[in-house]
Amino acid sequence: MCNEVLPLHRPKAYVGTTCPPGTVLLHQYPRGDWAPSVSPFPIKLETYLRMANIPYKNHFTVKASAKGKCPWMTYNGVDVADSQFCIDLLNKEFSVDLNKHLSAEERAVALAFRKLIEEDLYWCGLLERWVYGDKHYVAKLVKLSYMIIVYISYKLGRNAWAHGMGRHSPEDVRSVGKIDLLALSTFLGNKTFFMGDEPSEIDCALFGALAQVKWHFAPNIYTQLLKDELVNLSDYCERMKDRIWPDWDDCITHGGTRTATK
Ligand SMILES: N[C@@H](CCC(=O)N[C@@H](CS)C(=O)NCC(=O)O)C(=O)O
Repeated sequence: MCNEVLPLHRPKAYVGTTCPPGTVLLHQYPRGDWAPSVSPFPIKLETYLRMANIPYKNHFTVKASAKGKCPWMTYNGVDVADSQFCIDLLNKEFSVDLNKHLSAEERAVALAFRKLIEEDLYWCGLLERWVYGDKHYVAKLVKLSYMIIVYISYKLGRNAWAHGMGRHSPEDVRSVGKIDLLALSTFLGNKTFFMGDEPSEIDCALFGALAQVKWHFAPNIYTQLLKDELVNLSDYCERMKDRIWPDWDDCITHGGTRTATK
């Protein structure tokens, strides 16, 4: 259900954060060092809000939604969890269709690629960052203590196991992730955006995922691929950044050296 109404969930930090009717209150983790979020889904949702020209206000918090995930939003007093459910609801509310220039077949292809990004590649990235990777690097990135990172790593490793990806060897997971990135790079080809000359909804999810690889991952097989072989994916990130995030520099902390002002 895309218009699911959750029991009102008011984390402490939320109290006092006001938002006029018709404006989205976007709850997401604090700004990242080199990209606006350390997570793919908040970048996806905020990119969508920008592309769709929907008024929004950020509320930076580590509190998760009632479903235990980030991001989530409050819209006209109703809390909505899950980036895609937020998008589907806002598409209806604001009569937005970022895919209006796509054929039915292209929409189907975009949906399939989004599932590849969010339901497959996401888990490869999660395992690389949180389970196989250097936990000191992650602690610095997300500004949490090493001991908390060890705990989160354990928890996310269990989630990956439940999903199934976490049951494979690191080599097999990396092979799956590489195949996913290769497919994304092949389909993007020389196009400006994923589905053509103009951005569409899939670009929100793709940019959110690739932004982590390009700007936030410790050097690993995926960062190497973007740098050396799948350069079109890296160039694509620059195009999305320039087009949708002209205020990028205000939305990042420059390695923790400044406070993001937006
Ligand atoms: N389907 C969700 C996925 C959100 C998601 O997985 N968020 C991650 C951060 S990128 C999270 O909250 N993880 C915490 C956890 O799994 O405990 C969406 O689209 O919003």
